[in-house]
Amino acid sequence: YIVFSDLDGTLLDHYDYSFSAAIEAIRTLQQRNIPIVLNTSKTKAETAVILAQMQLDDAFIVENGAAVFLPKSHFSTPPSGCYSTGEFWCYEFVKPMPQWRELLRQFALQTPTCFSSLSTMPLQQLIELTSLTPEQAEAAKDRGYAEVLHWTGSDSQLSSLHKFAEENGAKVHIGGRFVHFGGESDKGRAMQWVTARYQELEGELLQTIALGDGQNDAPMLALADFPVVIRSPENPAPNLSTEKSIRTSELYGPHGWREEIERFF
Ligand code: 2M8
Ligand code: MG
Ligand code: MG
Repeated sequence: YIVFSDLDGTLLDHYDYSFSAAIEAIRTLQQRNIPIVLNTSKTKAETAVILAQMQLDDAFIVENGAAVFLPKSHFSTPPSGCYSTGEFWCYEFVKPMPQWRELLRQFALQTPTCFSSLSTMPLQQLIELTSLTPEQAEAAKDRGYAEVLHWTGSDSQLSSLHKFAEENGAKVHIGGRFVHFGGESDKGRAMQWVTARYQELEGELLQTIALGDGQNDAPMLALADFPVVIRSPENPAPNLSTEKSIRTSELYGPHGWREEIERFF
């Protein structure tokens, strides 16, 4: 097996970002040598800190499938298409941020103001919107691949953004609190790429277990062998266009994560 997990609202509590309810389940997987690949909207800077806190050393996927980081400690040679950055190999699925920021500027020119961008918003405002600590908020502003928007416009303006993205080779992802605008990445494609790398490494086929709570998790859940929806206290369950039978946790966030992992192992 290989486990792919969303963070916010899934392995981290929606409100206080704590993973303490799931720590024993994390350790159970580690004892069984099952990789836990974080697959999140968060930035590399944010995810690296959380990984260290969880004492995980597996690959991770950032910014809605935009890029993958493979630890050199596990992967001694770089898979094709990767570049070296510090202790990781990085594989990118999309172009970096400046391109998407420029495209967004063009959208903003033709539409009345309907968002503010997280990367330029005052730190204090971001802290108020998210309850992140100042250090976490700084790391969240440090985006590599997509702009994150605090949406203040209407639903029809949001539909226009979706349409604009589609026409311009970009993509909109809906997170728990924000709207993400970047390249055409998704968590599912990145999950498949990482699974292939682990299969090469371990020389065997791996079954994928994926856990997520939001609409941006739908592509990952749809492609997983064992998809698990983690119940959210705030948002509706992701809409999946698949016939597959899908489990939904009883409990919210990391409590639901533990509940579902314990069902498997
Ligand atoms: C944003 O991500 C979440 C994911 O569901 C959202 O869209 O609500 C990102 O800015 C992420 O980097 C940040 O940590 C998070 C904080 O709530 O919000
Ligand atoms: Mg989430
Ligand atoms: Mg390990």
